[in-house]
Amino acid sequence: MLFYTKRIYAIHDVKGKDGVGAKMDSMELERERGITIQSAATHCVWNGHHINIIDTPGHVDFTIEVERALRVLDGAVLVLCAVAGVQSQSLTVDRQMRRYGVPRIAFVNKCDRSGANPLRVKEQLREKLNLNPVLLQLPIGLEDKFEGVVDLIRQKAYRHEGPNGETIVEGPIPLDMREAVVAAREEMLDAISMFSDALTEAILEERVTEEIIITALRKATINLQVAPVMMGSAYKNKGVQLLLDGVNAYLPHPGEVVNRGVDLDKDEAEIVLESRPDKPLVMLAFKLEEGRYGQLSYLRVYQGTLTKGAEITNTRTGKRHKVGRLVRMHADEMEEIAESLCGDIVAMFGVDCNSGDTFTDGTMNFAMSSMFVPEPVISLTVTPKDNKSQNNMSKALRRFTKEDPTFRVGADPETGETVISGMGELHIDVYVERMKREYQAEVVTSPPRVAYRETITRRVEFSYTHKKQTGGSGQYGRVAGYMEPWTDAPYRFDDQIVGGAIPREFIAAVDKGFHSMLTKGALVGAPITGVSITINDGASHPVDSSDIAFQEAARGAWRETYQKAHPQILEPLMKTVVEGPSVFQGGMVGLLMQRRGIIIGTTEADGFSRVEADVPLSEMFGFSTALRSATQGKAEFTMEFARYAPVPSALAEELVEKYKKEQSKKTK
Ligand SMILES: Nc1nc2c(ncn2[C@@H]2O[C@H](COP(=O)(O)OP(=O)(O)OP(=O)(O)O)[C@@H](O)[C@H]2O)c(=O)[nH]1
Ligand SMILES: [Mg+2]
Repeated sequence: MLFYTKRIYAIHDVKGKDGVGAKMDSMELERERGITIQSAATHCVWNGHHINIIDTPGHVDFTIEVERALRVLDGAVLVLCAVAGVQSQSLTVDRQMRRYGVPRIAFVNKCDRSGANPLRVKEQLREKLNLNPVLLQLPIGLEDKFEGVVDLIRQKAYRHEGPNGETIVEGPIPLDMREAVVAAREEMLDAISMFSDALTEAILEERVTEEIIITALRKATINLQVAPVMMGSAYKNKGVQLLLDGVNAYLPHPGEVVNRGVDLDKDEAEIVLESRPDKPLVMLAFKLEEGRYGQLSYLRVYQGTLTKGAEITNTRTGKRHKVGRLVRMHADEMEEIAESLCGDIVAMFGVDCNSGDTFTDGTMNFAMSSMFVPEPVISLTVTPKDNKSQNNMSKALRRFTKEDPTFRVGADPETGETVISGMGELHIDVYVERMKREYQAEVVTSPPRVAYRETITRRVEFSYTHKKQTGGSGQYGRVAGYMEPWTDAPYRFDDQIVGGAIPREFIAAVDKGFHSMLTKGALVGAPITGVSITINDGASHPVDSSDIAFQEAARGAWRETYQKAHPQILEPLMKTVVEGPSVFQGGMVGLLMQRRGIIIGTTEADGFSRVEADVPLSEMFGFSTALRSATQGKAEFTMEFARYAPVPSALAEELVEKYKKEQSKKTK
């Protein structure tokens, strides 16, 4: 796309032999591994339309990059492989597109590959993703004979000429395709006319024009009723310009998308933003990068105009900032600009903020909803090799955690070791590697561990008195109430005290005391989730009661009660999908069952099987090696976090024993 819109002057592959790498994959690690790790933004113009593009990774470990891109984009191109079709990553991305209601075009790429079958991929879009796909093109030849496409709307053939396919040659439909084109066109018109009376009438009166079809298709796509399906081969330079035409024709412009926010001055009443440059400014910071020149914040401008030098207000903090530098991104390059209008994706320098913050011109107090952030499921300890590495590691971690909300850093409460957590082995691996390369921080890592949680399963009452008499003033506080399982939130505190059994001013201290106990459970030292504390009685002393005393009373009550509430260990379950030749299906199912997997379903098509299962993450270490040897390296798998579930009791006992042993070793 960037080549045909003249944003770049040569096409390079992400891991190409020329060593240049794809423009949008500028990080050294991306080029080495041949995968996209970070999303990158750019901008191009096609037939007079400005298009802001964000290229996202596909791997589920970097899912936050997809999440935030979809949060701010008005339309998307879902790229699929003509051979592999709808893969498990496609399912994840599809869910994310639905979460933000993003209309999309499906582009079936790699039509040049052996085994390519774009028509089957179109069917998979219906079967696996429950989309309503509308095929707009038919391929002329496939695999190594792939020449171009027939456009079913224009009823013309399009082939490409020139070293990079830059010249498009329009011609008549090949003779041997005429019948297929008539049938496919009819199917297309049927599908679109379901959503357009104008088109239905035109069909009946036999006066269908390209314009009537395109108008109806555009409307149905934007309303999420259909997904146009286009095809080509990026590698053989075919079909990309037609896809750009499709983006202009079927995806919405900013004015056609309803963007909502809430008015914080009016009890969070919903407001609809207007995509007009003359309205007051509202924009969302969706991605941050800590760079040499300070923080670079990527913004989507929803309403109004952002100008260089303008004063803006961060709705979350209420702080005013001056926009020093405003830039338009082109992957890792930037171009200084003086202003940016609603609909744009730009970046500003030097304004400290969090990802998800809303900015306005200060005349109103609007906030836009943030994005969904999944919880990390895997963690390991990192130990710097020397002092210099220690410093550098801290710097690196500070930056990574600010940029990526799915990457977390903590300290092991006993050993003080640094613990990093993330979405999967690849995710963590990339950050450890970046610490070395970009920060010269040499670290030793422990084997990855599963991020367990603890929760309770029973309701238990408590009444606890904290009393201490030391020399001068003593400490006194009593708290009573109950602890119970709570599924709506990780923690809830409910104050039911009437008549001042605990004076008002100490209630917050009680809450704080209980809350402080959540960081470490008594079973395996894992964070605690799903607990509600209700207090309904207590006592105080006119002199000896204090914040500290009540915090201690709460902690004492917790310690006494937690074990009685039948605590349980929870472990992350991963939605795992294994795909491979059907002859290995038995082996693939067997491998998953050995790993405590619960098989959800198996499907088979064209000699390929796909097995879906929920498998505990703790069982998935080393899975790729086992799978490779069981299937002669012909199967692939992906996994993503599904939910937390209780650890079976026999295993839970083992974990508790192991934790106890570790603890006693540490105290010796
Ligand atoms: N045969 C063939 N190979 C292609 C085509 N398009 C891309 N590839 C190859 O597929 C590989 C992956 O391409 P990328 O462009 O990095 O794919 P991506 O979707 O950006 O991948 P991630 O961002 O890592 O998820 C590269 O080796 C490309 O050369 C195509 O049309 N035909
Ligand atoms: Mg990529």
